[in-house]
Amino acid sequence: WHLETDLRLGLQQKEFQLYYQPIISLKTGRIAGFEALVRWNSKTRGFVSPGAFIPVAEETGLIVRLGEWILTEACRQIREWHERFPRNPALIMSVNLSGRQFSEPNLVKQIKTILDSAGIEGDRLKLEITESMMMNNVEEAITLLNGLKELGLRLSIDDFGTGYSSLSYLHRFPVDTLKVDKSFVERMEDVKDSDKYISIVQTIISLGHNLNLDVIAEGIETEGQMKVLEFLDCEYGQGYLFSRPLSSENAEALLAKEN
Ligand code: G
Ligand code: G
Ligand code: NA
Ligand code: MN
Repeated sequence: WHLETDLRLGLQQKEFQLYYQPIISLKTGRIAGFEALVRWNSKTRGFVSPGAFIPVAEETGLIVRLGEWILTEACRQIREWHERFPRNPALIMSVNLSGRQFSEPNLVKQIKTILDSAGIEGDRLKLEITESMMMNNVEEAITLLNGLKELGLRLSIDDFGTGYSSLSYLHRFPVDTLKVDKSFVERMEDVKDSDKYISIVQTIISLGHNLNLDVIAEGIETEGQMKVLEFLDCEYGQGYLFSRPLSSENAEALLAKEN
C-alpha cells in the first residue's frame, strides 16, 4: 500500500483541500448551501481523485483523522462565510460521512467538539449518509442519528434509491433530506426509458414530501432535467448545470455576486 504511506504523509503535510459545490434552491435560484468535497493534490502523485483514495483511507482507518480534518475545515469555512455574507443567513454546509466514521463510537462527541471550536450552531452543518451505512445495524444507527439530531445537525440520505435499504425503516430515520441519486437524474433523458426514470424520480420526490423531507436532486447537467425537476416540485438542485465543485476562493466570488 504505497498509497497509504502517501495518504499519511499528505495528512501531515496538509495536501488536502476542500472544494464546495453549490446547492441551489430551484424555487428562488439562490444558493442554499454547499456540499464539501475533498481534493488531494499529492506532492508525489499529483491530483488523486477521492474515488481512488477514500476507499483506501477507509480500509486503513486513516479516514477517521482525514474525516475529522474535513469536518473541522468545513465548519470553519461556513462560519467565515456567515460572517462575510450576512445576507445569506440560511447557508448550510453539507459534509459526506464515510461508513467507518459512522461506526466510530465517539462521533457525536467529536462533532460537538468541532462545532464548539468553530463557534457555530449545529444547524449550520448537514451530514450526508447513505442507506447502506444505516442498514448494518438499524437500531444502533437510529440511536446514533438521534444523538446527532440532539446536536442540532441536519441529516441527508445521500444517493437515495441506490443502496440497500428498506422502506419500512425510512420513516424511523430522523433525517431531514433525501438526495435523489444522480444516476436517476441522468437517465431522465435516456432515449428509451426517460418516462420510466421520470416516474422513479417523481416517486422519490413524493415519498420525501409525504415524509416531510426536503428533496435535493443531484447531478443536474441540463436545462431539460432542471425543468422536469421544477415541474415535479423538487425544491433543491445540484450539478454541473449550476456549478462544478469550486475552490473556496471561487465559491466566495459566487457568494459575493449574490450578496
Ligand atoms: O468529488 P467527487 O465526485 O470526485 O467524489 C467522488 C466520491 O468521493 C463521491 O462518492 C463522494 O461522495 C466521495 N467524497 C468526496 N468528498 C468526500 C469527503 O469529504 N468524505 C467522504 N467520506 N467522501 C467524499
Ligand atoms: O457520492 P456523492 O453523491 O457524494 O458524490 C457526489 C459527486 O458527484 C461529487 O464527486 C461531484 O463531483 C459529482 N457531481 C456533482 N455534480 C455532478 C454532475 O452534474 N454530474 C456528474 N456526473 N457528477 C457530478
Ligand atoms: Na454526497
Ligand atoms: Mn450523492
